[in-house]
Amino acid sequence: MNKLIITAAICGAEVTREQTPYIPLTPREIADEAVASCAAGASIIHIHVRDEKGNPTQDVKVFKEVVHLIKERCPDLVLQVSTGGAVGMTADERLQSIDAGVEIATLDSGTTNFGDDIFVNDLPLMRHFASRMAEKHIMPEFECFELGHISNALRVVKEGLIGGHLHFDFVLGVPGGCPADVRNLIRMADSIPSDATWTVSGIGRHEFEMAAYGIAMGGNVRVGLEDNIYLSKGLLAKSNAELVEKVVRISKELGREIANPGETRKLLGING
Ligand code: KMH
Ligand code: ZN
Repeated sequence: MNKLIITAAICGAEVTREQTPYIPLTPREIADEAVASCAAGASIIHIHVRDEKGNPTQDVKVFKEVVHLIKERCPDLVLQVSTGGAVGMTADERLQSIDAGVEIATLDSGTTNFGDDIFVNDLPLMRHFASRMAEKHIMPEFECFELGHISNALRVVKEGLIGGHLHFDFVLGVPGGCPADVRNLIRMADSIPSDATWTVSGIGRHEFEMAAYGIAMGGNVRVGLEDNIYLSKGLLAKSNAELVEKVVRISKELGREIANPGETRKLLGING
């Protein structure tokens, strides 16, 4: 099996200080967590940013500041910005992040229920995002919250709007989205082209169970406080690095080595 690519999703858009005191919010805190996650074994950082009140923002100035602070200390890390932002943001607002100077951006591949809300990603929005990423030579990571989202992603590719190596993230366990069940993961992994790569993000208490399946199946893994704030039942993770370290331990027990950023670029066909 290839080495394991670990993505750290540092803060997301939804988690609050009321839920966990350990969620990083300022650019400096987010960068510190990214650097520590890298030292723990993450080779990709999934970036969201917050404004001075701690609310989600897609302001490219804040993204650029975080990117700068990370690159200062970890120039090799693979950085990925979110174009999902937070539910309710406009498409233009969400797309600002692709100007932050990174190699990968998420391309959310279909509308989904998101708790009480609806996270809108219709095909016209996907086509627009794909074209803008292609113009800027940014690789998309197709975020699939449902099986049908894979079809949407492949449709945008077939339409010629974006090409190159295809990489998917199966986000399982969002309330209202596809449940985090290994049978769903197998079905999704079987539904992408054989030369594509995938990672799995298990949401909430499913994070490590899905990580273990992802490792065993030859996929890759995303963990982080965006997806889950607990290290184990009832025990808050004190940092993203703790979550990454746990995945590294599971992976090594299962005999799979961890990819460094250079190896990750090769596996994903990124030129750097
Ligand atoms: N915050 C979610 C509504 C992404 O980063 O592209 C969207 C999200 C997906 O987190
Ligand atoms: Zn995200």
